[in-house]
Amino acid sequence: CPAFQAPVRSDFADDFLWGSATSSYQIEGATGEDGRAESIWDRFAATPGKVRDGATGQVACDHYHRWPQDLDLARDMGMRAYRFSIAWPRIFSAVGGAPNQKGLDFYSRLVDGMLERGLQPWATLYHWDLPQYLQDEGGWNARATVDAYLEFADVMTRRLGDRVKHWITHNEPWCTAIIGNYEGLHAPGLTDFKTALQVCHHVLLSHGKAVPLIRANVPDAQVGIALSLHPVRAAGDSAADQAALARHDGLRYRWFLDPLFGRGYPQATLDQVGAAAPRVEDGDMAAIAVATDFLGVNYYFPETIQDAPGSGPLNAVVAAPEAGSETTALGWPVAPDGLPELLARIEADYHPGPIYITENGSCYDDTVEADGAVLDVGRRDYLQRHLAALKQAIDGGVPVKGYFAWSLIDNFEWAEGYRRRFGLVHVDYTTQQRRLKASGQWYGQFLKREGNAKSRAES
Ligand code: GBH
Repeated sequence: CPAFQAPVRSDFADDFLWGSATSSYQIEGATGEDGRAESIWDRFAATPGKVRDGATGQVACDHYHRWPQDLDLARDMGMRAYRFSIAWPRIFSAVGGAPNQKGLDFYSRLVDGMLERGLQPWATLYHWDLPQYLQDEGGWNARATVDAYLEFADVMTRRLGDRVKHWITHNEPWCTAIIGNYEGLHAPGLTDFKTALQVCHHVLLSHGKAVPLIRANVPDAQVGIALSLHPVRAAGDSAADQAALARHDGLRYRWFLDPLFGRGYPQATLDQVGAAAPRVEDGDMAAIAVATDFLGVNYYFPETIQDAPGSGPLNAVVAAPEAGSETTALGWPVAPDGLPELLARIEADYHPGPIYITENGSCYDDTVEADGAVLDVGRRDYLQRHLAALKQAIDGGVPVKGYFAWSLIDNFEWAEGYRRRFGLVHVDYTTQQRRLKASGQWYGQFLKREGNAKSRAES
């Protein structure tokens, strides 16, 4: 087969949107400043044994103070968009309380900073940092949290809607619900399946109810949700593995996309979860099925599913990658082909309209050379191959309109702490120095049609 040729900017439409993504708790730090309240991640990270090395988001990348430099980096790479999230506890700190002016002002300045640099702001309302006072009242398991979220969404869209036209209601409801409330590996660290499914329902409901509210406040808004999705395959040919695959997929994929696209929760999965099924009120499913303007897809890797009796409510587990197969530093498979496979499936199953890749990226153990260079060839290669795969998907007819690399800068990788790096830009957590990595350099050259990109584009 011919040697791999890195993609060039002109492989994609001129109006294709290029950017990168971050999230508030992962980068901001300044957790005690300007009236910010405690979030469930502050509480979780302060609980011994929950986060590797006892890391917390207290300082993180100090983005709260260093954001102009971070936005400069995005601009200098030639990006046209920046996906960030809003820390709800910076805005509200008590039930029935008034919004915190200083928190609102921070995001207002941040958005102005993006616009000054030619970066289209894409705001995510919820990327996992629920105010702790709401968790104390039951968190997303409580239906009242939906109303609290709507108030938060209302306040944010009123304040920023004159400048922010792209809104993502939720980042990865599966992670919020299942990792946080069933696996217990993320905040709030619960391990109850029924709670997790109720959380999931309330998160989806809050999405459905927020969409018309955002549109009312921002008439020209584009609103969507970002799901973390994996193409899936069975570990083996056995009927047991095939059945396990169907069960896993029912909860991991269809449980989200079916209701969002008007089909309700999949009946087979409802049957499997039995008494753990969520309480659903009249009108909920219609609310969740609200039409959106785009679907956000976060893609990292394919999952291989194995029958595993007794392993949990679905008796199915994600198998470890085969020995010798290509993986990143987190042990996640590297499989660019999974991206067009996943996108083709979503398109065939749901015809969701415009799709944006709202996250895609890889974790490698970067080292800083004596001259300050960070030669993250693994990440650069991952990026190039996934962009080439994305082009294939688009050529195959999937209407993908933009791509956000995860992540602009190294950051707090949740339960993995700071050891695991995903950035196009290296962060030295002692000095807070930023260094453009080889991956970021390549992305910048690609976006600016320089170097290889230029010579291929001209030929
Ligand atoms: C994204 O989630 C998040 O949105 C982002 O905040 C995060 O920094 C980024 O990914 C990188 O992790 O380790 O085998 O048990 C991606 C969804 C959910 C995919 C957890 C991997 C764990 C697989 N991820 N899942 S494993």
